[in-house]
Amino acid sequence: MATFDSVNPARPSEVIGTYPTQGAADVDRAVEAAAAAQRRWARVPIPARAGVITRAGEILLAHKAELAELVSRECGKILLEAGGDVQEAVDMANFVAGQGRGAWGETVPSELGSKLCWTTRAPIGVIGMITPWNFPVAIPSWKCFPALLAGNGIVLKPSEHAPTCAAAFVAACYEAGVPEGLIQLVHGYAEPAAAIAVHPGVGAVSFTGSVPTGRKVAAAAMETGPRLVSLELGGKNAMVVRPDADLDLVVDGAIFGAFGTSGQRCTSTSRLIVHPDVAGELVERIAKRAGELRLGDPIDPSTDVGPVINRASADRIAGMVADAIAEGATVACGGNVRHAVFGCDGGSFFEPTVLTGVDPHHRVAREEVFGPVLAVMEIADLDEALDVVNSVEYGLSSCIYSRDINTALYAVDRIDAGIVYVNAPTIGAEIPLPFGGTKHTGNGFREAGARGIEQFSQLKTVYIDYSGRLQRAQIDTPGPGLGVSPKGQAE
Ligand code: UN1
Repeated sequence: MATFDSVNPARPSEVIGTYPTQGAADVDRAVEAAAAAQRRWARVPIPARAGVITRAGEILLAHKAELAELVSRECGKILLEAGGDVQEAVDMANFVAGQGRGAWGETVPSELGSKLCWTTRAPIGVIGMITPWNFPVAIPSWKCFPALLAGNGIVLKPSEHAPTCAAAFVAACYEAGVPEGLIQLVHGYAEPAAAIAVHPGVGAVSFTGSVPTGRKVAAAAMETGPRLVSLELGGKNAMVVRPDADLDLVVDGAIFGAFGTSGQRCTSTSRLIVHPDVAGELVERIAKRAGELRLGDPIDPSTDVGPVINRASADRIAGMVADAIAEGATVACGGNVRHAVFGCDGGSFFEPTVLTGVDPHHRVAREEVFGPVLAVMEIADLDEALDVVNSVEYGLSSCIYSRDINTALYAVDRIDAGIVYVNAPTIGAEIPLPFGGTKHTGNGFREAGARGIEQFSQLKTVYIDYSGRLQRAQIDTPGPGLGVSPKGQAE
């Protein structure tokens, strides 16, 4: 059987795990097994399903340190952020489990007497999930926990860069009491993902990744019948800085937002739209701090910035920086790939990079970089700055720094994005709130939050007539004396 290796991005000769390169036939078997287990799981009371999810959260928390190390070794995240990745899954377990004891629908008064109307949520069946490597525990948890609570089976195809993290997450779910077979892992590249998208036994597909792949998945999923497809795609997240902003706060926020996770979050801050009065000082301070960040082995606690995921990614980022320079931008700091970082043979590290003199039409101002590159644009007028924020095809996360409440709330109102921050960077979304974006960032769904369950369940509307006679909606209506007569006619 063909296999592939998952390697440590800091040191690609270190193999983290070897996995089978699976294809359509493996997806067939996985869907069948998940469907068989799902039929039994759907009969388990929802609070009992929630109990299993609570336990999964406890297990993840108990193993947080070793899981964080695995995330760091397999995906190159610095240890602190790797711990955050695992914690996000723990938070998700707690939040979703709580929903198992909350309201599950709505009750609505009937227009007729002696009749009950309510909504509930039914399982979809088997959900196909295609997940990225950059939140290798958190993102599978965002999808799996609500899907499990809603009574579904799962076929999960994690990124080929994060199979061991996904396997560890799934193992925690089974240890917590998920019935055998309910979560199926399939490994490999595009082939199993494509097979999941078109499989008639898969009732819904949930995808997080790039815009081009997301479009392909959605189009393929529609080929074999209408299907619920939720997409969580890219971002081109902006930080707007007004002249009255607290610049110390802006510097901290920009460093964390742009260079945290080596800029490889879909929420990473990639545009700094700053008022010219403070631009000079701000760029100087950010560039100085960025230059001091320590590139190194992500597992070493003194490292600030780990590698990017692989050489191809580093080359792509370098290409975008080169294009920016060709279009007229200036490198204020960084700009280079480094391969010879102490103790990390062969890893690709991209220096935290600040580009000034960027024009809103430049490629680096419009396309997702997915690397530690901050494009600075100087704009004085607030409306013009907000027009630039909104001028890209994405709408995931953006923020404004200002001490003036009116300015801040005006911006909150005008920014076209799924997530808006005031005086905080574009990363760091919390689990009990909806996560997702507008425009090409997604297709209207939100993950996490109270409505996160929506992509993994279907609404069922229930009417119960206990009058003992035929009552006709829109035709009969109880009159003042409560006798039933045709609508609009005197009793
Ligand atoms: C992602 O980059 O795909 O808000 C998810 C954040 C994290 C999630 C990011 N909680 O940055």
